[in-house]
Amino acid sequence: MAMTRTIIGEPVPNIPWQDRPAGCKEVVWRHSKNPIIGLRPFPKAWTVYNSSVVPYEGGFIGVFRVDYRCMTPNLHLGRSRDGLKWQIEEERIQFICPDPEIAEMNFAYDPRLCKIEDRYYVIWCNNYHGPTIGLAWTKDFKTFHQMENAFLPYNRNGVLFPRQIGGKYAMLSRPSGPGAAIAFGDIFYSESPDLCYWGKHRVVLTRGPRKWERVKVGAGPVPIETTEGWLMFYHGVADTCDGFVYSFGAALLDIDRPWKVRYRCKVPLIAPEEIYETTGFVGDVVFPVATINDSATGRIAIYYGCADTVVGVAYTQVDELIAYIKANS
Ligand code: BMA
Repeated sequence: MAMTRTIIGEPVPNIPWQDRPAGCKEVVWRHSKNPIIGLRPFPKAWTVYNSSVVPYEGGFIGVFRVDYRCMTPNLHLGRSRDGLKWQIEEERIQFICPDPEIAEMNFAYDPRLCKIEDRYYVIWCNNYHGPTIGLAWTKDFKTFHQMENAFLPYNRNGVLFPRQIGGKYAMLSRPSGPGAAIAFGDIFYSESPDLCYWGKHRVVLTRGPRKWERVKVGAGPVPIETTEGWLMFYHGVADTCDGFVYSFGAALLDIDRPWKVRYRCKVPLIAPEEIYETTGFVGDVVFPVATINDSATGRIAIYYGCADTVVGVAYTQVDELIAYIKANS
């Protein structure tokens, strides 16, 4: 009997993986040796978190958010054989950019990596008179071509879809305001014929109504194409007497019109609980930014930033997760 595959994509036989621990009832469970990247992994780096990885040449490659001791965030390349032990380059990625006005980069953070056909796109929070969505492509992770910023400031959490939808490139983003502690944010969908001009903006997912996602929501990893729709992990933010708490949840979006939410899980999949999630530079933050997906087994490895300080990994199985989202929608 032919096996039904829920994830539409390539198999990744060497996906990082641990089975659900005995006795664990959660649909998403943490890697037992988290964090996989700890504090100060090399001298220039103070913290490494909110980073993205993809399978590449039989191993894995990633773009990492590296905050220096002066607290400036930059993007660095990293390589790994197993997706868990990472060698991060000491120098930041240099982008080739034809327009000096766009090229000036005095901070860059929360990168996403997305493969579309034969190009890998880096999408990050860039600075152009405030935070906006920076975009670049590479084919070989040696030369990076910076493109126009996708949107006006203020915007964060730009996430490309891994293929065109209705003949257009598609991106999620979260328009917001100035300052570090913005107290609003919803997820929007935009499309483009050429990755330069963006329009047809549609709202996807708005804040709340539950407390864990009442203040803002933002897209996380590149959405995963499945037979049940686009699987989107996202972060939700609660306000408490002691500041914001970042958890993460998941939703299923319509495959042809991804601004239509088919199911939205009421409960967060991971909320800050472990010491490396509750304590750090900014405590009580789990921030998902990338996944590796194995279509053959339905295994998903989720990479998430912990407390704005370190990188963690969590695991789930796509069919179990989709059943859970539907049951808790
Ligand atoms: C957001 C971004 C993220 C960060 C989070 C929690 O606004 O800056 O990079 O992880 O806040 O501090």
